[in-house]
Amino acid sequence: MTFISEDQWAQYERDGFLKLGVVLDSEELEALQGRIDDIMMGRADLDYSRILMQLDSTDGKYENVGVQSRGHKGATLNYRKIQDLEHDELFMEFMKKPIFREICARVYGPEKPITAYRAMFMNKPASAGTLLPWHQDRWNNLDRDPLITTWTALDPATIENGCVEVVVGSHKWGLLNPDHPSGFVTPEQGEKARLENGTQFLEMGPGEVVLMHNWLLHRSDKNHSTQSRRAFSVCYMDGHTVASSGEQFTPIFSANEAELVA
Ligand SMILES: O=C(O)CCC(=O)C(=O)O
Repeated sequence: MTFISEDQWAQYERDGFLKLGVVLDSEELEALQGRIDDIMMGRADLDYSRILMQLDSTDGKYENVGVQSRGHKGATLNYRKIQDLEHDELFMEFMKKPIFREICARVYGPEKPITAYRAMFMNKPASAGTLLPWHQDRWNNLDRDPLITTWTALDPATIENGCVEVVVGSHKWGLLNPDHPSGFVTPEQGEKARLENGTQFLEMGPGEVVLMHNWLLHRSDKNHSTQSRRAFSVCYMDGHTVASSGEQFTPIFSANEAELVA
C-alpha cells in the first residue's frame, strides 16, 4: 500500500506542495496539542537544555522576535518557535509515521538514512504572532540542500490566523537570493513574485499535513484572530548532510521501503 499516488506526486512536482489530508487522528492531535502546551508552560518532563525556544515579538515585527536559545523562557503560551523537538518522545513518534517514511524514501532514495534539520513548533499565539517575510527554506551552512518539509496544523490554520501563503510553482525557479544564509528573499523579489504569479493560502484543518518543497516561496502573516495557530513542521533531510560547524543531526529512520511493507 502506498499513501501517495503517482498523480499526487505529479501534482507535488508541478505546484511545489501537496496537501496530504488528515494524518493525525483526534487522540493523537489532542496528545500533541497538550504536549506542546505543557512544554510552553514548563511542566513537561523534558530536558529543556536541549530545546531551542524563542518567545514571540510583542509588536508583530520579525526583527523584534525574542532570542532563540536553549532552555525554557517562562510559563507562557506566547512562544513563537520551539525547535529540536526530535528530543521529545511524542513528537519523535509522530515524525516516524509510515507516510513520512514513504515520502523520504521517494525523495531521497529507499536506502538513505534520514535526519531532521528542524523539527519545530511554529506558533502564532491568539491575537498576536509575527509576520514571517517571504523566503525559501534553505540554509547555506549545509553541504547539500534539504528538499522537503512537512507542516502539520495543530489548530485550524486560516487566512485570519496566519496560515502559510505560497507562490505556487516557485520551487522551480531555483534559489532566488542564494547569498542569504537562510533563504530570505528581498522585499522587492517577494513583491514581484506575488504580483506576477499570485499566491495561494494553505488553509488547513487541525491534524492536516501539507508537504512542501523547500524552495517553494512562502510567508505567513500575524494572527488577527482569537484562535491560536499552532503548527509542527519537520524538514527531513539526507542523513549524510554535513553542516559547516560539524554539527551532527539526529537520525530518525532509514527510509527503507522494505521496512514500510513489513
Ligand atoms: O509556520 C509558519 O508560519 C511558516 C513557517 C516557515 O515558513 C518556516 O519556518 O520556514
